[in-house]
Amino acid sequence: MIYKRVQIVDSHTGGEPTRIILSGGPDLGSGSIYDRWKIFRDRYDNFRNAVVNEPRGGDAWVGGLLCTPDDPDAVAGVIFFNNIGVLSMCGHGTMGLIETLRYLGRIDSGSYKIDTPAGTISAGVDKNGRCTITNVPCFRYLSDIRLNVPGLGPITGDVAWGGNWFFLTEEHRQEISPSNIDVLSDCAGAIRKSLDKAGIYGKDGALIDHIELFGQGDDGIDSRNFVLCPGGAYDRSPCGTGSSAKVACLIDSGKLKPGEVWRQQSIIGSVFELSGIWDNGEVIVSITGEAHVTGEGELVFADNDPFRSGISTQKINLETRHSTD
Ligand code: PYC
Repeated sequence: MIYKRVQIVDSHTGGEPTRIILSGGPDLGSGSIYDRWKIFRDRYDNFRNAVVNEPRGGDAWVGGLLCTPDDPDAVAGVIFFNNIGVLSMCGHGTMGLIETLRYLGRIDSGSYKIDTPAGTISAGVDKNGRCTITNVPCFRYLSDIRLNVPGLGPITGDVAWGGNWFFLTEEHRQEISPSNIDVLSDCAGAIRKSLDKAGIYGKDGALIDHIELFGQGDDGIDSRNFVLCPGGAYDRSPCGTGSSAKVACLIDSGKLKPGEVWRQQSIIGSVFELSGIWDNGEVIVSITGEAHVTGEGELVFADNDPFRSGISTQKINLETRHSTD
């Protein structure tokens, strides 16, 4: 029997899991992080599926492949992926990564550069797992988009970039509470389909693959959200890129002053604190949240395991070209 092994550290950020691949992943060559991201996306889908989906993970998991950075001053490069494909950036995942590096003794307190396919960000963590990241530049792309959503009726929302593309709306007439997650998932899924049908995209025709619904937060909190991720799972955290997109919209509409703190709560109650400042027509957003390591070890892939490349309940991938072997 041949066993392939992949070294990992698992964490969660505000309840949302991240699995960092330390070693044992595919060789993506020596191109830029963006080029390596494309190679990973196009040739190593089975590896992605095997690492984050069942039987080793599940729909909510985000993986992060630790890579050599482009920038020699950066502490790491990272390629994020989820249950159905690759992500440009991931806020909760970056917090998981920086806490993982601290846990492994590879960094101390302070601020570090990290290369992602969406751009270079900075991140730091204290000894209690409290992480602050400064995201890629964010912006509101379209405002007050009116959509007619089957089963929901007319809704209005914005399209914004926070490292991923989001449609953001407060006008959904649904209760944002954990007991309503199934209904919220259906509503957000219907909104995503309606955007596609109406031909509404992000910049350069990008697919708007994350949907963010807002409601009232607990006392002292500005808002609670529900974020539907591209593979149908909901974000347990307030979503770093989604909350950044929200702050960009708030600042652009004058509802939040530059530098003012916005407390964004997730559907399960975890909180990120954010603030943004203008820079060249875009908004630079800082996000603070808490990440904790939950596991460390090796994933094992036996060559006689019929499910060694994982089970995807969202996308049945019959392609055998890119195996994990
Ligand atoms: O925190 O940016 C985020 C994120 C994206 C998808 C899941 N979490």
